[in-house]
Amino acid sequence: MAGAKATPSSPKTYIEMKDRFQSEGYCAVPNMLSASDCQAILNHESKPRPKPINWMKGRAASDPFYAHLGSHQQLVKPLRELLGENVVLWGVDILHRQPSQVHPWHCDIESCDPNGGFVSIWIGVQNTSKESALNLISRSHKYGVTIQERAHREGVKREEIAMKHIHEWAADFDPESELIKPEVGNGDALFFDGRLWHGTHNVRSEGTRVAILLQYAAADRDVKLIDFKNFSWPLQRLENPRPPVLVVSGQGDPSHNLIANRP
Ligand SMILES: O=C(O)CCC(=O)C(=O)O
Repeated sequence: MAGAKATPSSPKTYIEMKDRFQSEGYCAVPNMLSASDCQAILNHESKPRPKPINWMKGRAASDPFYAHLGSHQQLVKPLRELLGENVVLWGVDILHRQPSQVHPWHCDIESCDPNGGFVSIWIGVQNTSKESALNLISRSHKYGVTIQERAHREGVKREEIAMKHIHEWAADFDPESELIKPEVGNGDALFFDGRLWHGTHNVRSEGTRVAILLQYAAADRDVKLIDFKNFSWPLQRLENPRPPVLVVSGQGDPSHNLIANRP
């Protein structure tokens, strides 16, 4: 891609992708962004940007750069296969993880509704490798229990969740579940179900890893903010303010969400 906008490239077969996504809870799509797309994101982040609306992930409602990237048909076409015709983008985040930094195992509170209807796309942007990528538990979207709930039942705090817990708890729910440490690089994408158990530990010796997280839902799901004072069980979602959602396919539903104007 040339110029300032980032333009995702196409996954190979949507049918294959959908089957894998539904059974495993995630799907990797290599080369979703080119090297120049990744650079365009880094350049954009290095300049003053419009303030996100209502919360830190409200960038698609305020920033044309992210509205354009998150609405790109190469992302939206597979999302339509996974979520149906009407799709909204409710969250955009840029994630920096320094060497040794841990993002504890969790389910995303906004999107872990047991009924599903949420897909997140994580794309490595800088210093992405197996050592710094998002880690996932395959099939955990079907457990019907968030990792926060399981940890609470076991008396384990969020920061104390260790690999031994993950292996033990996942095996209880589904012996076919596996810890996935994806072999991904810059520009590669991971589509994952909003209920999936995931976490990150950047074990690279050097290089802050940067990734972009684009979070979508079927337009008839209520998207609510998390209570930033409480990440543990029981999970809390706020009635107000509502996160702005950008319609990227079909129609939004104002009875469910605050529909944003395209910036
Ligand atoms: O930075 C990462 O790779 C993990 C991000 C994540 O899990 C999240 O934002 O929910």
